Amino acid sequence: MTIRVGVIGTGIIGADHARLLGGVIRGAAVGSVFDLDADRASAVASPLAATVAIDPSSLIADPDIDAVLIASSDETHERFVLDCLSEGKPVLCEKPLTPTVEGCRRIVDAERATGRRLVTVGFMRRHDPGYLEMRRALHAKRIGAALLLHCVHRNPTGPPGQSTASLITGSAIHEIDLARWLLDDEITAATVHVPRRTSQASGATQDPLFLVLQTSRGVIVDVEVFVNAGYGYDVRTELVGEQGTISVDAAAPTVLRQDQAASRALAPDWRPRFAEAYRRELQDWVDALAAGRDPLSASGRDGYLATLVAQAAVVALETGNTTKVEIPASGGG
Ligand code: ISE
Repeated sequence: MTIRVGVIGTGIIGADHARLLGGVIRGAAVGSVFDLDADRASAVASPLAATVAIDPSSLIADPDIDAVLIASSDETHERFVLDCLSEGKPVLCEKPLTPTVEGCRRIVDAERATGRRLVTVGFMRRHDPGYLEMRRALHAKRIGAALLLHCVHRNPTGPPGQSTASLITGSAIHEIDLARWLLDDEITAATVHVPRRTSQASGATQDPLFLVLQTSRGVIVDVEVFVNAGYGYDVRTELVGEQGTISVDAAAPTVLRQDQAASRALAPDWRPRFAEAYRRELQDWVDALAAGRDPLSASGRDGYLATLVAQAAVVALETGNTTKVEIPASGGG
């Protein structure tokens, strides 16, 4: 059985997903693609023998398309996910599910009305071998109860004109989901500290930011998000427990020793760093669709709760106050 996927948005990540689905992922094929830039869509579609859809609605409604992957700009996610739900089609939406809490609620409620789990959110770190090992070790009680989670999230350069809030809603949202998934806990409060601004940030973007999140069981999660760090893509996490710590560090295992120095390469961006996580995420999604089971990835509710925390952090940034997060009992509640 082959799952024929329609891909909406063929920018950096959408094009990568399409290539994986069309050539690497077992049991999948790319049936159709759409992008506002028709040339970019054709460049992705041609080698995969996929069609180029004239608009996103016809791609979603196409009876030859079994499932849809959304990798278009964040503010378009809600409309496309809701269209998939109206068609009763499974959808894998890149993070964030939507940048607004209200949009996420509408999605969660619409999915619930279908009576099926159709929405999956692309928080790929849940499939990264290092983070999976960290979670297994914590759950096997190798380091005792979790106390603190230290996170570093650095990119070489942010896009020009990037809003300060998007450092939280587009980047630190990975750590928000990671903390919920790793700790099996909810984040109940957010504070954002604003250090001196780097001269490397464009326009008025405040970069870096330092988030302090608190979970319902009292674990403190700190996140340094620094998107113009310059030197490479550097994502690191250390989980501190009562009897030890576990770290995930992206540095390559290969060490170059030369000129009185030892060095390890860093990835230029997130794609090589998380290549295996993306592959596993897509393979699990396709396998789950074929088997009629739920994917292991984040659900629509996970996407909603990540945005709820991210938006509380944006309020904390804007007001300078600690902002509480009220976790709804179920659904979009
Ligand atoms: C970026 O915004 C992303 O979308 C990637 O998923 C992430 O890994 C990266 O670090 C973010 O800044």
